[in-house]
Amino acid sequence: MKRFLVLIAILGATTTSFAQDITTLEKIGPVVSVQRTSNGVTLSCQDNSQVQLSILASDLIRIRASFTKPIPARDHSWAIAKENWTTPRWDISETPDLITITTDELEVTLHRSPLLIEFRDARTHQLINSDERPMSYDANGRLASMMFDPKAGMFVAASKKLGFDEHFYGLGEKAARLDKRRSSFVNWNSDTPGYTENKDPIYQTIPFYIGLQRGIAYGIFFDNSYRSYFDFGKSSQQRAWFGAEGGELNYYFFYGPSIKKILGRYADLTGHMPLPPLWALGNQQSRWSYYPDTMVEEVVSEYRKRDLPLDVVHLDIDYMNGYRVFTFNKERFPDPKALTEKLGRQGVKVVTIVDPGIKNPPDKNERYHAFDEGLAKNFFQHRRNGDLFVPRVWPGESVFVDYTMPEARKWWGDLHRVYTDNGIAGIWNDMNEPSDFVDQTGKNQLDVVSYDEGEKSTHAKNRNTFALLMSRATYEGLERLRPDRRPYVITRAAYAGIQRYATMWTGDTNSTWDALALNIPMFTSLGLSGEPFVGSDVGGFIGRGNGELLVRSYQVSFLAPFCRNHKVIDGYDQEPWRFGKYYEDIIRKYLKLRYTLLPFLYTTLEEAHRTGVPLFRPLVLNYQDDPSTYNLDDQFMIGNDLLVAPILKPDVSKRLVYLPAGTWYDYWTNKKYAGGTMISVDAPLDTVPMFVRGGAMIPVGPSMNYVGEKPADPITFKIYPDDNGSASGALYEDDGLSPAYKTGAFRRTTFTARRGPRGFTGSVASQEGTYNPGPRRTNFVSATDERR
Ligand code: MIG
Repeated sequence: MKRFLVLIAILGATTTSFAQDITTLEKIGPVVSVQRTSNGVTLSCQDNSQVQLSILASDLIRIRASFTKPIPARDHSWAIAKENWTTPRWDISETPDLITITTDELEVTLHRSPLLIEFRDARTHQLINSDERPMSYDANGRLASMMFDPKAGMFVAASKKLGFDEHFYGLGEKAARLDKRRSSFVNWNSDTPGYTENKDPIYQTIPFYIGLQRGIAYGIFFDNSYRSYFDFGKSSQQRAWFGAEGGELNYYFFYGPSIKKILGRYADLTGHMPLPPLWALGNQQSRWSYYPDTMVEEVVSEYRKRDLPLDVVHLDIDYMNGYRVFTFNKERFPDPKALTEKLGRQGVKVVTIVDPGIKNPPDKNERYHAFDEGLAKNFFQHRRNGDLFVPRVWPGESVFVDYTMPEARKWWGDLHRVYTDNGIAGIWNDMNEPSDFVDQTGKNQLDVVSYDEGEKSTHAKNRNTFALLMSRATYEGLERLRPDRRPYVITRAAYAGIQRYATMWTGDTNSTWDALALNIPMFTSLGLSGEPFVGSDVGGFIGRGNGELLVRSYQVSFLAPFCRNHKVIDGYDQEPWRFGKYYEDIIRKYLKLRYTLLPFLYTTLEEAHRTGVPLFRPLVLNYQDDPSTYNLDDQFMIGNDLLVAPILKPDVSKRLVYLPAGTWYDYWTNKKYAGGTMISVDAPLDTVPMFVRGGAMIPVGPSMNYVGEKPADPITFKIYPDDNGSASGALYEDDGLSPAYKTGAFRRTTFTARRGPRGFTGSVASQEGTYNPGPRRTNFVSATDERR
C-alpha cells in the first residue's frame, strides 16, 4: 500500500492534475425572481446572487454570475474588442420551473431550482451543453489554502456534463496534445524554459475552448484573468468544469455547429488579427545573441552566399547597453541605423527584443531615460504599501510599467522611437509573464497593485493580462510612430485578445524529437484559440540538435506563419548550414518552397484575419464530421487545401497518413489517392509527405530570396481537379506593408478552372477591393498533368 501511494505521488508529479474539488463549493440559487432586460434576463437568487444572461448574437450568449451580491455596475475586460452588439430577435417564456430563451439558433433553458443552464439547438432541440451542477462559489474558503491570494477573491466555478464522446480543443498555448479530453489545465502565465509535454502552465492564458460531440461544436470563453482551471473530465467521468481564484463567473457561449463559425464569432468578440507585413511570412533567423554588428552582417551574407532565403534577423538582449531597453550597446552596435540600412539593401529587416524589465540603476547618479521618466511620471508598479516594486530580471534590479494606465501605455509605445528611427522593423516582447528571477511563481508580486481603471487590483488579477497590455502598448506605439506601416510585434506571454496586437512563438523549447512533435498540436490549438500567427524556434531552443532534427523541424515550420530558427546562448550553432551541405541542401529546398508558396500562404493568412479561421489547421477543423480526425495531431493542413504529415522521429522514412474523404494528390509525385483512409507513404529525409486536396487551385509565385526581391509575377495557379474536373481557388493581394488594406486597398480574386478537351480553362469568378496589383500575369497549369 505504501509503495502504491509513492507510485501515485510520482504519477501525480508528472501528469497534470489539481486538487480543487468543486463539489465542496456552495451552489448558486435557486432563482426567486426574473427581470427581463433589453437583451436577456437577470435572475435574482435566494442566496442574494445574481445571474445575467445577455444575448449578443443568435449564436452568442453571455452568462455573468455574481455570488451573494448583485451584478456590479463595473463591467470591463481587456480581452473584449466588441462591446456593442445589435440584439437579434429573441423570445422568452416562463413556467413555474423554467425560463426559456430562444434565438434563431439557440434555445437556452434556465431551471429555477436548482439553477441549471442548458443550451440546445433551436431548430432540432438537441442538447449541446448543460450544467452538471449549479454554478458554485467558495463562500467558506474551503479552497483558500490552495489559492495564490485568497484575499484577492473567492474561488468560482461552472460545471458542465461531460459527454461520452465529447472532445475538447483550444485553450491556447498548452504543452499538450490536440484533444484535451481527460486532461486538466491551469492558467498562470509562467516562464518555463525547456518545458516538455504536460508541463503546465506555460507562458500564455487563453481561457477559451471548443467542445465537439457528434460533429456539433460549441465554444466557451471564460473571460476571467485570475489563475484559472479547466478540467475536461480528468477528475470525474461526469464533469467538465472551469473555475478561477476570483473575479466573476463570466463566460460566453458560442454555438457553431461548425468550428469555423465559432472561430469567426470569437474573433468578432476578442478581435481579429490585423495583417502583419507580408515580409513577416519570410524566413527569419535569430540567436541569443548575434553581436557585434559585423556578426549580424556575416549571418546575412552567409544566407545570401548560400542562396538561402531570408527576410528577418533578430537581435536578442545583448544588443542593449547592459540590458537597458531602448538603448544600443555603443561598442557592439555603434551605428544601428547604418546597419539596418545596409541589411535593408540586401532585403533583410531587423527585429529587436524588448523586455518589460526597466533597469533600476544601483548607482543613483546614473541617468537612464526610461527609468528616470517612468519614475517621474509615476508609471511603475508599486506594492500595496507604496514601495516601488523591484523585480530582478536581466538588467538586475528593475521595475515594471503599470500597463493598465493608458498614459503609461502611450509613454511605453513612444519610447520605441529609438527603434523606428534606427530602422528597426519589428519588436519581440519576451519575459512578459512577467518573469521575475526572485520568484517565478508570482509570490514576490503578490501585493503589487495595478491601476486597473481605478480598481487598484493586485497581481492575482493582473498577472495574466500583463503581456496583453504590454504588447498593446507596443503595437499602438508602432502604429503612431509609423502610421503608414503595419506593426510587427512578437510576444511570449498572452491573454485572450492578444491577436489584436501581437504574433507569438512558443518560447524555450528543447532541441528534441518530442518537442518537435509538440509543435503540431501546439500550433493547431493556438489557431483554434484565436491566435493564427504562431511558430516555434526551428530546430528547438535548448540542447544540441543535429542535421536530421533540424531538417525535420523545417519540414514542419516551413509552412508555419512564423518561421524562425533561434538558439539559446550556449547552444551549438543551428543556422541551416551548420550540420553540413547534405542537410543545408534539403533545408534550402523547403525554404525556397515556402517562398514560392507565399501567394497561397498570404491568401490563407488574410482569411485568418477576416474570418478568424487559422491557416495552420488540425484536420478536425476542416473535417469535423469525421471522427478519424478528432485525435489526429501528427498531421496538419494549411488552409483547406494542403495536408502535411511530417516525420517526427529519428531514423524514420515511412509513415501512415490519414487522408479524409475526397480526392488527394501527392504533392511530389502527383499520384492520386481516394481519401477516407490511411495510407503508407515514403518519407526519406528530403521529403515531407504532402498532399493537395482535389478541387484546389494553389497560387504560386516566382522563387525569391526575400519578399519584394522581384514582383510576384507571374502567379501560377496549380490546378488539382476534383472528380468532375473542376477546381477553385483564391488569391489575396495588397501592398503588403501599409494598413491601406483596412480601407479596401486589397484585391481578393476567386478563380475557377474546368477541364475541357484541350486542357484547363481558368476564369475569374469574383473580384473584390480597390487595390491594383499591376500588370502581373496569371497562369493556369494542370499540376497533375491530367488532361484526360
Ligand atoms: O531568460 O533573451 O524565450 O528566446 O533568447 C531567457 C534571451 C530570456 C527567453 C526567450 C529566448 C531568448 C532569451 N530569453
